[in-house]
Amino acid sequence: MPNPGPTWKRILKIIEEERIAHLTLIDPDPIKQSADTAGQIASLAEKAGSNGIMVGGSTAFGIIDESVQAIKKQVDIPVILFPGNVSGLSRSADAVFFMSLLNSRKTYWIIEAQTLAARHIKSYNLEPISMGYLIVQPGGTAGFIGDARLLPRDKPEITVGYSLAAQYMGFQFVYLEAGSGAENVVPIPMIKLVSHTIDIPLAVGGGIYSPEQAAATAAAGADIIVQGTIIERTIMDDKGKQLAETIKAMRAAKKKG
Ligand code: 1GP
Repeated sequence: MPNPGPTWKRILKIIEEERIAHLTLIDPDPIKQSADTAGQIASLAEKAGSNGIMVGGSTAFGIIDESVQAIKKQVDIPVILFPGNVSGLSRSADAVFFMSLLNSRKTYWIIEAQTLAARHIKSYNLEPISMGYLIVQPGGTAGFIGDARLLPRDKPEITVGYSLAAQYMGFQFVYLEAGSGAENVVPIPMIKLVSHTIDIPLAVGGGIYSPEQAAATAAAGADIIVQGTIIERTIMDDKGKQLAETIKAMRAAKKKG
């Protein structure tokens, strides 16, 4: 197994030292914001204490490269692609989450998109960070586009099985996703059971808006918390105040646990 690259090492170090990392997801969609605004959001997120910027989305197209370049100009934290498809790559990023949607019905989202992307990733010299991607009910756009057999919220043992399989297959981490803007976050008992079972880092995202939700997710065992929607909605107005509070709450919950 190859050693982790510099970006993943940096994230692992944060998890080791601070017990949890925070990633900010920016959707490089021109309907939502320009590349320049993406850069400003990233800069405010870094100042609020976020540890990395993820760039991508299920339906993103068009201004990915411009957004990554604008973000790179503004921040020192790593910029990691979160591609919704092969078209979600940019040679300007530091790394790419090389994700396999393990609970998809379609082999395209499990291995074929990855096969088409792999040689681009190598030629762009992007650091691949392999992710076992698992979509939990309600699943949102990612669940719909990825044709996921959504993991049932009240059957955490199924998600535990998938997560452990991801570890045994050699993925560097597992990401439990409820879907961007989800009304229901990943259930706490599910996070607890998965985090107690697997030895690789566990990321959780989708619908985490309040500091209380972030704290509960952290206390349940998440090693990485991903937030997108709430940051895009609030950060330009409050200059990162709510995000800083959320990150503080998330870290405090870990220290208590
Ligand atoms: C990305 O689902 C997360 O995978 C982000 O979710 O936009 O709801 O924070 P939010």
